[in-house]
Amino acid sequence: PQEVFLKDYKPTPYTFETVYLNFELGEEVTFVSSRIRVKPQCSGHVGVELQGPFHPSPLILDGSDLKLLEIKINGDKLASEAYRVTSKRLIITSPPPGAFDLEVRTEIEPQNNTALEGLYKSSGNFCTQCEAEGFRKITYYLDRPDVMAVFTVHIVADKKQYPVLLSNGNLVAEGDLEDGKHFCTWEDPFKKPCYLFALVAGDLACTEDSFVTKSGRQVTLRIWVQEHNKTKTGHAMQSLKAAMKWDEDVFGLEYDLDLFNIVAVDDFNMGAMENKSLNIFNSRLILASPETATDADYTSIEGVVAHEYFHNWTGNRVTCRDWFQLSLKEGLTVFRDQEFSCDMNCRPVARIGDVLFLRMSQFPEDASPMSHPVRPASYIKMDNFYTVTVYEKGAEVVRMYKTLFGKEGFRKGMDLYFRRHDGQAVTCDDFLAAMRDANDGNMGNFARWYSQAGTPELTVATSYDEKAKTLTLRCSQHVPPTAGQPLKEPAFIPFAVGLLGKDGNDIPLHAVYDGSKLLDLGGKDVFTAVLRVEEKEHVFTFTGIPERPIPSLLRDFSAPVRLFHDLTDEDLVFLLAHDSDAFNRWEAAQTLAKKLMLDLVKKQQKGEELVMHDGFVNAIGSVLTDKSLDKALIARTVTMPSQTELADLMDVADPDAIHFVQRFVIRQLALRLRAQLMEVYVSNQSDEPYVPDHPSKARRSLKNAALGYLSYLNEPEITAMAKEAFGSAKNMTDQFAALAALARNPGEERESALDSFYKQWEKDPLVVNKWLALQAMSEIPGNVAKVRQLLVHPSFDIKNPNKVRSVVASFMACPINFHAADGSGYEFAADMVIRLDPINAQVAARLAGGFKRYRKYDEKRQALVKAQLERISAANGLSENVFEIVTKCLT
Ligand code: DPP
Ligand code: ZN
Repeated sequence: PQEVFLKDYKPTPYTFETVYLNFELGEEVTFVSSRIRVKPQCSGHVGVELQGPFHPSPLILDGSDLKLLEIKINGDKLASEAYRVTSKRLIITSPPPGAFDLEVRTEIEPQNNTALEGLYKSSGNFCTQCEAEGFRKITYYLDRPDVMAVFTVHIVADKKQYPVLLSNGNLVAEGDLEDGKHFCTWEDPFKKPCYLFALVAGDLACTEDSFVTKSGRQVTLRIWVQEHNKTKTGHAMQSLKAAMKWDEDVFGLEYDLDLFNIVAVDDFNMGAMENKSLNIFNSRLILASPETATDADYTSIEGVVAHEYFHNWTGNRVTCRDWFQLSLKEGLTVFRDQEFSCDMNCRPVARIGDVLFLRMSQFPEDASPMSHPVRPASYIKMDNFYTVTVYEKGAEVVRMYKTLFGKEGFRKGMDLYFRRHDGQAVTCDDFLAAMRDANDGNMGNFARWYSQAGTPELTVATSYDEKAKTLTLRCSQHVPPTAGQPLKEPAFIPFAVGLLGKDGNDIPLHAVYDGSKLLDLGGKDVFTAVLRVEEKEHVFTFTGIPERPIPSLLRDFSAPVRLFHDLTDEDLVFLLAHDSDAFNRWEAAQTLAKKLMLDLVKKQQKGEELVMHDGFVNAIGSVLTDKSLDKALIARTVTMPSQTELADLMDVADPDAIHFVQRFVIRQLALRLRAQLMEVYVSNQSDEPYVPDHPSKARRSLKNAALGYLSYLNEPEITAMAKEAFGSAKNMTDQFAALAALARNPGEERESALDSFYKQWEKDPLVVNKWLALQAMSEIPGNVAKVRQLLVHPSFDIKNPNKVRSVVASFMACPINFHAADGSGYEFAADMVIRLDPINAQVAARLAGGFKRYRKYDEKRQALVKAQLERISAANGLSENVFEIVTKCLT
């Protein structure tokens, strides 16, 4: 396999101006004919001098799994000695000088495409997925994002079987043909890279709605699904309209065509895809009804529908120069969808969810052999770099511009970015430059966030000078070495700080000395200062602080760093009760819980008796019953840190001790707060019809968090309560929470609840996925045997990525069973990687990525994982995707 490097980037010697594609869709074989207007590019004329002025560069097209039928240049068939075909390329050795028309006819078999990239079939319908490099499986092309062309697409198919034929842009012609066939012609006026091409052909039904943009454009909105799912598109449609409105209000960005289509398919490698005006979605991110989708599903649908829509500007109108710049569009678009979700729901609760996800997935990735910068420097398979680092850390990087420049400054930067780059394929540096120039900003070493991997560690020592009335923060930072980057430079950390007085109120911030100058902070209404920590050691002194304050550090998680500080437990309890920054109230509780649990883990490892901390129980108890707090915030605050996060904080992770301690703490809280939990559970019941708005979701989340706690007690009274909830639930949120409570403890109740749930929902694949996932991630010891049985359950299908994720990825997300000391979890995961790889290498590589943190564990476990990685690596015909992951993990 060949590694591609950012430093080797060169523009292509040719550009494509217009592309005409003709698809003849068939059951045995599909014909694809292309006619491309090719133009030489001056800047890229590499080799011209060497070969003489009349010998332009060869035209090297990407293509794989294609059967080449014919090539023509300017209408003439190309002789076989004028080109070469390899397994990955078509090389036209000496194209004519100047512009020319290239015609290529190929044959493909979408019905046999289990990799689900390129053109493939799902539930009998044709669909495409081209990002990152799937278009080369459709036809020979310059398959890279900096080649942008105007596309016309002509589709011919059997009319009865495929009544709906869709592609990007506007429908310009349609009609019937002989033999029961029909055609549609689509034209997309915007030039685009081929990764944004899409085609759908099938028997689909649509719901239609419309949106009028702020300048009066009437846009038709259609969501296409299988007929029986038509009733489940309402929430996605509402989310789309809300997203369109929000992007106009917040960024002034309007939709630019008269039609916007979304298609939902069951077999999809990712969540969704932003193809120009024809988004294709994994059906789990479109279909929802109160009975079949949970609150969490409703929230993700809202976020992802918005995400893909937002790509129309951040990704499509302005795209990436090369795939190393992926975060240019993904980090920015994730940031945009996060902000949208904050505005649609409850900001601190949404922010907490995003930070938790970052810490549970990206921090571990950053500390693993798979660590890479937000802008990676090399890859073998680009598909492996659709990572939490590129997406979620990338979004944090974008958020830091906003933290530094404020809301207006950020908007100015965005405006300039679009003014400069609309219609172009650009880089992360271009984005930084736009933000900097629009704000006359000094970006210091901010660009390092793009090139340097690893999570910076920020340590803060606080001291108050009674006489001088100053509060000093001594910040020191360390960026740990990561794979291929042994030496690091200091990061530029926007560090948001507030100071609380004894009364719990914020102290006004007048000025701070940053080591070289005194900065005016503004005074009486300023309660949060954003310090620029740019040096390895950086000292800040706030002046005019009348009393010893309690510092509220890294407010709203202003930078993606690990924070260490010297605040006492009393300080944290105080912050939990008073901080005006809601995020930091939650964070105070988390910090306390982590401290307490990691102490208990040490005791457990030494075989000492575990004793629960009274003060902590009381603090959690008072949050639980605090009527002034948002209910979702309460639910978040009383939820203990995950085993994954605790493992990440240990030098050598001990999954058994962590699991034991987490259970102990949750059970202790449940025992001692039993009455309060019961009261919360009962008082948050409601007979109102299901509404997915924030207050209702918040209420359900608190009620179900209480039920979750109580289920750890495994008492008949609680089981009866859960059973009653399960039987009477009117929506999936409540039904599934009750099922999870019943399934917590082994026994008859668990089995009968699981059975009846399956019987009720066996015809609904998305609900069955939940049922599979719940069983696969069970913490019941020895669950691997049960999970192996799920593989032969009639509902399982290894060709469907959602099913694979439900069973295998969910299993791997349960530390106690995945890391079982006998290696049975590792063996199962490796078996699945090997089985899946020849079917769907992209998804197999994702699963293999689940091993990446193995060096965190003890030597015995490391050896067990290594043996499995070596077994995978020795498998016949290993894909480049899995090869890349396994090789990185082993070195
Ligand atoms: N479809 C993926 C996303 O939207 C890749 N672009 O993030
Ligand atoms: Zn995206």
